[in-house]
Amino acid sequence: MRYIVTSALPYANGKLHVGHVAGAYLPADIFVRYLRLKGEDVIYICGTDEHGTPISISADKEGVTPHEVVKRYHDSIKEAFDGVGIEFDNFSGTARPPHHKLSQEFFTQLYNKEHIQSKVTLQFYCEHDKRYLPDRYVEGTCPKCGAGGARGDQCDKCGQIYDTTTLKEPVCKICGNTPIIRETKHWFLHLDSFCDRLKVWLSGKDYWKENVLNFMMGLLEQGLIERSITRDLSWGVPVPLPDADGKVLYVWFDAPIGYISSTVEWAEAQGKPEMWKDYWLSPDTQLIHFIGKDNIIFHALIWPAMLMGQDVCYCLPHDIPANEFMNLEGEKISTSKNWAIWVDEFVKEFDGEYLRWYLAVNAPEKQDSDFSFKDFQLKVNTDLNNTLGNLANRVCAFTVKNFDGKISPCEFDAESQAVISEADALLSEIEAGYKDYQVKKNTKLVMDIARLGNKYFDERKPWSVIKEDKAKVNETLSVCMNLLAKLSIAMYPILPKHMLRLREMMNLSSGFAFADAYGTLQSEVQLGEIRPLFRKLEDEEIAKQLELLKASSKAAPAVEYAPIKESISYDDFAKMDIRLAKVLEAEIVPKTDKLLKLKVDIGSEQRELVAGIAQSYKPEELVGKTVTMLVNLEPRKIRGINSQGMILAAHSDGKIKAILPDGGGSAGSVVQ
Ligand code: B3M
Ligand code: ZN
Repeated sequence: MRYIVTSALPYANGKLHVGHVAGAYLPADIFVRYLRLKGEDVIYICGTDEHGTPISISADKEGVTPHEVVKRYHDSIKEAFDGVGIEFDNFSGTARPPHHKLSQEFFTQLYNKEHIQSKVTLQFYCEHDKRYLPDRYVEGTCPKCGAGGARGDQCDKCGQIYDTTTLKEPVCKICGNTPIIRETKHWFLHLDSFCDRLKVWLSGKDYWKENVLNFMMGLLEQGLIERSITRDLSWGVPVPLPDADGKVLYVWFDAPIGYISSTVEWAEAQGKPEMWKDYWLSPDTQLIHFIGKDNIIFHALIWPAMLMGQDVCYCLPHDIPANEFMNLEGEKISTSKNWAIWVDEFVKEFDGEYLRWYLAVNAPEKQDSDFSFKDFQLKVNTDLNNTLGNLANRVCAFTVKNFDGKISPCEFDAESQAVISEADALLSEIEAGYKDYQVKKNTKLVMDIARLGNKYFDERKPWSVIKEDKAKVNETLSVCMNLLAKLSIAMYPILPKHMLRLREMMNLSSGFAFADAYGTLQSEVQLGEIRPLFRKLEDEEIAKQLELLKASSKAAPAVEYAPIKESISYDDFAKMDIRLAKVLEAEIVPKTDKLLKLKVDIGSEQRELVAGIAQSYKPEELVGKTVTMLVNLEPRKIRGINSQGMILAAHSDGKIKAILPDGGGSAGSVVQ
């Protein structure tokens, strides 16, 4: 049996945040480390997803090439993975030429079998920029839920997909103009022709996670249709057909092929360029894709169909563990609002493995979970420090003090044996958990072993028994050493660095298998230099992080409404003479940036006045507009100008906007 384990290829268009790690990377890394401890033949494959419109939009905005954007984020993402100990066998990128070539081959083989066919479709086209506007190049109002900021064919808010031409109020993202709709030819993957094969394949997947299986069943029941797999763009894999100038493959068509091209790259780096076939073309391979829930349809439906349509027999996904999302302090993580914890920054403050622990304890396996700094502190302090760290420290310190750091193997009494058996039973459960991607459950089970050790140590009272029976204390410490040795293996997939350090402290070998965790140590333990495994997180440092997060976030602050003023009589109100006024002239008051000098017509006369609305309107914009004006406010001198009245305005979204009556109205009309 061989394993190919993959994690979703992160877009090379932004940094890595904790939500990414929790969803698709840490669970995969833990699984791979477990398989290696079982002696399995496994490769862990990833790379950056380097195509798609967000990347070319970023490049356009920055005035650099997409290659530059991709390189920057590829390196930053790789570094962030290193910081949390996510260790791939290969980390490639989809803009590399061998990936382009393989993607084109995938297309061609599907095309030759007529699984791909062309069709003329309607697309947004910007006459100003002289180009089509695929995906994120156009934004508008969702025709399904009415949310703003919806993309050409999908709304981020409600997740629904719709026909491009139904998007309301479309705007070109490049120039802001309204695009027109034009015909253009595109190529479609006919999923309907894979429907039966997909059903058969899926029917054997009863072991899949419920969220993935239910989703797929629902889709298959609805029936499959064709999906467009090309775009009018210059950034991407060119469509390998003579009549496809200016068209590239849709990013989701080429991205999963990256799993294979990255494996090919890996094989080449091993000096065995054909070795990738041992994995991808073998019926004995288990291909396992770790992803976030938003990627299910691509991995469980479109990608298997693409594989089925190839000339060679690629292995199909064996399992697709898809995780839910992680929120942050009760809010959805948002990169655009900077409401996120960036991994590269986080690991400068805290050990990367503290993050691994917290994300494992809090894994969004069955439902969305929440990252909270307070909870992060609590879990690191209680689990790692007070439970595991405490066991290691007290046992090692006692051994150094009373036994020169040396504990010999010995006979175990019934109580000691019971503790070892209980720990071994927990180890079996932990193994089942790793096999089943149940990282969260395993964080509890390993702590159960540590708690067992602390309880046993307390009950055996070595500090008092040492006075009369040193051999008994050797036994107590030996049992505890055994528990620590078991933990160093059981927890290795989650906290590899710290568990190696623990083994080093105990002079245990750094080459070990999961099987070594069962039973008891046969040789003596001679402790090396001992030092605390973990450090406690202080209130101040956590409070500081929370503040930094809030300060750097562009998330809209909670709206605060001014309290409603004291009530006034109708007579008070009636004293105000408010009329419609037409702006005749407008200019900025010299040496100010907020004030406009206006000349207005209030029907009966013309007036001059100063209004603080220059940040919302250019002078020329206001000329000809009808505004509302308090005309009987006593005149005031503002910047040397005799201001005769006040334009009514509202503070809204940080700006001051004049109240413009809908449809104008004739100057001088009284507002009541
Ligand atoms: N880059 C989407 C994502 O990060 C995408 C995954 C590709 S996996 C082949 O959500
Ligand atoms: Zn445009």
